[in-house]
Amino acid sequence: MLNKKNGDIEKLFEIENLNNYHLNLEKKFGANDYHPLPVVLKKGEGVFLWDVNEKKYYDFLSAYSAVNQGHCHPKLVNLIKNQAETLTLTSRAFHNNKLGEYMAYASKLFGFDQLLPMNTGAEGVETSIKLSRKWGYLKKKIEHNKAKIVVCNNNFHGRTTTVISFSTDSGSKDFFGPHTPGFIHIPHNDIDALENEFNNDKNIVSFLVEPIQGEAGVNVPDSDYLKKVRELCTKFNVLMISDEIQTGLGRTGSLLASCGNCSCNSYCEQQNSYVRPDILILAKALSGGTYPISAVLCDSAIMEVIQPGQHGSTFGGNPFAASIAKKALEIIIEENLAQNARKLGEIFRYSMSEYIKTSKIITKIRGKGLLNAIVINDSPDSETAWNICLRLKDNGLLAKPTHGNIIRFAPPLVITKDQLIDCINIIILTIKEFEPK
Ligand code: IF1
Repeated sequence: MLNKKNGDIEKLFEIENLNNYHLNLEKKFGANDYHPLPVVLKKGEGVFLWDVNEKKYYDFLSAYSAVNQGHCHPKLVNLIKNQAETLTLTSRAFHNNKLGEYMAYASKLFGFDQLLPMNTGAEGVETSIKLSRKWGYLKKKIEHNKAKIVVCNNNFHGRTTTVISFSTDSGSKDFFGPHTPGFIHIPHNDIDALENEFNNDKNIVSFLVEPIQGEAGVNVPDSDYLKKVRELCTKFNVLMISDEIQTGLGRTGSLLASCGNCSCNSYCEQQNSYVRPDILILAKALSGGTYPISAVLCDSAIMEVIQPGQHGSTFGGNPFAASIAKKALEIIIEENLAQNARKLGEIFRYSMSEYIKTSKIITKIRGKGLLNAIVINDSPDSETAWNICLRLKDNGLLAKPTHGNIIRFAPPLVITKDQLIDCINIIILTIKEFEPK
């Protein structure tokens, strides 16, 4: 056993500084499943993070959009303290006094009859797959075990065995087979391909789609894409499943990305431009980054296919999670985070596109609300984006490359205009260091 008091660990790793101490511990004792930036964080508040050497940073990842409400939001911290002292977990073998109120609040907010609580995003996706398959057999009367689900190329829906079965990324899926069958691939933002599949296969039960593909590099589809998806799904009696795990909860400038014109002070269902999926999956910011909480929402005609003993989770719907999720949603509404994301997102993209006009190193800025990405003018195999992120870190801003030559920028939605302008300056000054002389 390593004994920290006797200095064993310190000796073992010859600490140069606190940062390396933690890096080396993770390297030696942890799986090599991630390639993080070499920064060790110990504190967060709003849009800021601090590392173990007290250096302060702007957070431009927001834990992959889980911390939309900002780090350690005081309302969430207070609630968590109280609820931790009162009741955390009962299991669903019994009722608890927090779950019902949360379910009612969230169902009304998003305009669905009912909610099924889970923990991680991937579990939410798994739940939607099970729901739509069973709906297919019981309601659409598809022959048993023949259900098919249409998904998009370059999708990202999580890491479970079934979810990676329909990934198109070799790193995510290779050597993890045999894979779960029953999935059909089409390109994202290709409505003709979707109609073609619907015409060709009567056993399709659902179409699972990200309104904006996050991991694929923040790919925003045509503005009428989701509306056309909705129409096709209705016409062919196929369930539209929207994975808003990353795009939802204010991130893209509306409460949900499928709500094109949301003021977010009223319920989405009242908005004309809202594309209402049959099944909605939420996670990440549903807890403001404090706890893994996911939810699947749909109407009872679909939800009723699941009966006691057919689905569940030890932690799903616990009173701790239920009270956190309700508060996390209330904060998004009360603090107008979606509107802020919309307004500041426009400033961000405008400023970056002005810079790009004269830039040789960035070719593109794209995104919606405060989910944005820049494309670096170099091959995906190059180190350029990674090196830019290292320099951004030195200059006090944390962001992470995706797909080699893309950098995602997604700050907490509580960021102010002054802070954003400060960040734009940091980003542009840093990128200038990489412009060819
Ligand atoms: C990782 C990206 C973000 C998601 C959508 C489901 C899930 C996710 C649309 C699963 C999760 C993550 C997980 C994280 C990296 C990450 C990610 F880079 F891959 F694309 F967010 F940007 N649907 N996204 O984005 O949710 O089970 O993780 O709670 O390393 O896997 P989860």
